[in-house]
Formats: sequence, C-alpha cells, structure tokens
Amino acid sequence: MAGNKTFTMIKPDAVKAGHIGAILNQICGAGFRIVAMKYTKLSAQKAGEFYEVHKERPFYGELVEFMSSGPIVAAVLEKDNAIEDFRKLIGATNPAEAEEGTIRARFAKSIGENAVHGADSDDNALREASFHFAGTEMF
Ligand code: FUP
Repeated sequence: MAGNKTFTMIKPDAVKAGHIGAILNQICGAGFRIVAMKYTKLSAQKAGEFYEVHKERPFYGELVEFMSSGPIVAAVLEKDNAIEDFRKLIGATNPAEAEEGTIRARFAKSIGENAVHGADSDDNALREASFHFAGTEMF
C-alpha cells in the first residue's frame, strides 16, 4: 500500500461530540476514498499496543485511557500522496496550533483529545491498517 494509502481513527472525543458525519464528509470532500472502515472500541490493552511507540512518554497512560474510553471509527483511506495530504488535512497535533479549517482546528479540544489520528509514514500506515483490518476487509 506504499504511497497512496493512510490510516485514520476518529477518536472518542469527536465520536462523543457527534462529529463522525462532518469529519467523514471533510475527508471524502478532500478526495480520499474509503478502503476499509469500522466503528469499534479499543480495550486498554489494544490501545496500549497501538501506541507502543509512545510507551516512555509522560502522556502514555492518559493517551491509553482516553483512546479506550469510548467508541472510535477506524479507516484506511486512499489518495495520491495520502500520508502527507492527510496530515495537512487534519492539522497540527495541538489544535491550538492547527491551521484554520483543518479537522483538528474545527473539532479537537486539546493536544490529548485531538479528534483524529493520521499515520505519519507508509510503514506506520501499513502496520496500523493491519492492526485493525484483515486483508479481506480492505477493498
Ligand atoms: P500525531 O502524529 O499528530 O497524532 O501526534 P503524535 O504521534 O506526536 O502523538 C500521538 C498522540 O499522543 C496524539 F494524538 C495525542 C497524544 N499526545 C499527547 O497527549 N500529548 C503530547 O504532548 C503529544 C501527543
């Protein structure tokens, strides 16, 4: 999937606030095609595994607690230059620094509860997509 696919999650804060429809509308309006999608909930153990790379960071515990606090939408998306274009669409990790009109500027509350995830490399997109979806669930 190198080059043209990315992985995203609509996080528990944005789901709770009723923003699933608006966020998917913005993603599809920006030219991304949905390859796989599910409404699901991470256990604390699964959230811990997903964010394993941040294990030593001071916010890891809170991040795991937050990401397992309610349902999420996980999806694989396709577009030319997907990783970079999607990171641009969602904006900076801290919504206070996110460019106007980006998904995080519109919908995120804080750096910890920042509405959406976007993979930051082809390798991570592949790892994260396989974490949530079987090959038979991607079209
Ligand atoms: P991003 O790639 O933009 O999602 O950002 P990071 O990979 O740096 O961080 C992953 C998640 O950790 C963020 F979405 C939220 C959380 N985080 C914090 O809670 N505090 C921080 O200072 C940095 C990240």
